[in-house]
Amino acid sequence: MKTVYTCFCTDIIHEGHLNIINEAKKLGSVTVGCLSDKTAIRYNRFCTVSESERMELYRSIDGVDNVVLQNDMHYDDVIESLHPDYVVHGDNWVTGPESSIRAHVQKLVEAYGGQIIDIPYTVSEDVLKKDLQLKEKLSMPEYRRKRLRQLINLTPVVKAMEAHSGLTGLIVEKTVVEGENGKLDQFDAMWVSSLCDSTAKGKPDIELVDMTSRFRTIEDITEVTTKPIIFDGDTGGLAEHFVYTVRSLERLGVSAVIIEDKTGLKKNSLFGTEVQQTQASIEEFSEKIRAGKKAQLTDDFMIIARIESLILERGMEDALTRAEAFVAAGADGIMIHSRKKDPAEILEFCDKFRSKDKKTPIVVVPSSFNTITEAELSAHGVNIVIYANQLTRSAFPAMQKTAEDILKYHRAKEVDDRLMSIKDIITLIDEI
Ligand code: SPV
Ligand code: MG
Repeated sequence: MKTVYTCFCTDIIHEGHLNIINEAKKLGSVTVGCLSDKTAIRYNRFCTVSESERMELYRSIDGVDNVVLQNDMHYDDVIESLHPDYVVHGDNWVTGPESSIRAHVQKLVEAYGGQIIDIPYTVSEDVLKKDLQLKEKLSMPEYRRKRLRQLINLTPVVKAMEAHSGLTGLIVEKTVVEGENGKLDQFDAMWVSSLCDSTAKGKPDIELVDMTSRFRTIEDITEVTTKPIIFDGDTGGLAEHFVYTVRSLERLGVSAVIIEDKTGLKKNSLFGTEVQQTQASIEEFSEKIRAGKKAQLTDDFMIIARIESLILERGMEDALTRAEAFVAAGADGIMIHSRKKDPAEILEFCDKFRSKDKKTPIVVVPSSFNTITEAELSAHGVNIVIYANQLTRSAFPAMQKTAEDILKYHRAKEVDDRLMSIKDIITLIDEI
């Protein structure tokens, strides 16, 4: 009997999947691969039920003879062990980002005389509705909130990109690229930066934009995305106020707040010592962390302590002492910041911190030390890398240049070639 392989990456079975199984069983005995969590998150998918539950679900489908775990986006592991006569897939992988996977599988199966069978993708109301339900489920606070902790366990380094509006949220949500290895990649999370949120409102980054307005930004983002949110909580304000912020963020489905150990008028860290900034005492800041942890109602939410000792040139020892104290106070992670171009002091901190603490997640924001790669940071124990302001910094000069050129030429023709087409902008956002 011939053997047939198909891979599923879904929590819900709809008529499209059943159609694939029906077509597959006409060809031979059917093995379904369950794409592992680790692989699914790089593939623009995030499952809300466990691998074992998904495997159970696939096993229960009529016509499925065997279920295996697929760990490789490119199918190398399963093809090598199963050598199926046929690989069956919806024809949605013939074009678009998944076509590189199809091309790779084609090479693998051709090598031993196997064949790919593309099944016309089922487009029906039921399929569209189930796909939408799956997406909506991921956007719900209870799923979104816990996703950051899940990602820290699933991936060597969680990649977060700044978002300060529905539109930038959509860019972080939807941007998928094919890497050098032909594998797909995407951001894991969103950073709601105080700098970019304030800048978008034309305000300085001094905790002037109040929490109600910052929460409104979060809601604009959550309405159109599913990825987890790390919120820049600045100093966290008074401990008596911070406890309310924690509850509100949890309710909004935010996964983590990062608060920095500064007190008084906060200025952006990238000013360094050019402006007057006061670091909070270890006791005062630990008390704020303790108050926040006591107020939090879910196990999912994270309070991450950001240490400003290197920014304020207080030395490595001070940074490490603070890290240890803040973890003891209950911090779920440590963010260490630097405004040096050379990542040496960040790496020294990470190595020294990791020599004593193997577990507590480390977060870094490589805006100044931007030559270092995610993999290098991960090798030094970093868990979360935040690209804190690059979308804002790329949009502003482009908009400014367009405004200047229209003023200069007294018409818009000269700028048109570098703009998105009118058709693209009016169709960018889908209507329900
Ligand atoms: C932000 O993005 O607002 C930050 C990171 O706090 S930084 O601007 O580097 O201080
Ligand atoms: Mg900030």
